[in-house]
Amino acid sequence: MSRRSDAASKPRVGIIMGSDTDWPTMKAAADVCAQFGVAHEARVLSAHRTPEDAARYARTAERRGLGVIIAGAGGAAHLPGVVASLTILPVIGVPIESKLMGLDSLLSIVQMPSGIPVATVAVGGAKNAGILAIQILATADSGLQSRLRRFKAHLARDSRLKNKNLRS
Ligand code: RP5
Repeated sequence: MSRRSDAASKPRVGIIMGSDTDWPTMKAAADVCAQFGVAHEARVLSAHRTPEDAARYARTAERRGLGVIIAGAGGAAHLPGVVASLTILPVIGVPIESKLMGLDSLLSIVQMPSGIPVATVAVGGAKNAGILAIQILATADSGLQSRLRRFKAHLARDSRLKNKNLRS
């Protein structure tokens, strides 16, 4: 399934990351948004190098029309948690693979204090982060619900084909 992302329309998904070195991983989330025709934006914002910019982004995200934020970070991966502390929008954290295979990133993102959740996907799991963002938006968007149903039907068809090929 391929859909044109309307770059002119207001972004509904914010994809942020601690460094441009995270982009090769985070691009998968942008690709999912484009596939579902959901306008998105991508920014480098660091919880440590540009904390004020990251805070401003989080504080203004809701009023700018974003519905979900996907935040990727590696190592001492504080960006998703800091952003989640400053907005009521759902935040999905993507642990970036690092010197410790991403385990440091994963634990930094997933171990949030009670009251400030970050929905954390697997190390490098930007594709699933994108799909989850679409599912969140789909709760109030029947067009996206239909596209998600078609997407899941495709997955099932592919899986049944794998089963058939293995058995033959
Ligand atoms: C984190 O530090 C970034 O999210 C990135 O994964 C990691 C390394 O950043 P660079 O030194 O490559 O800019 O903040």
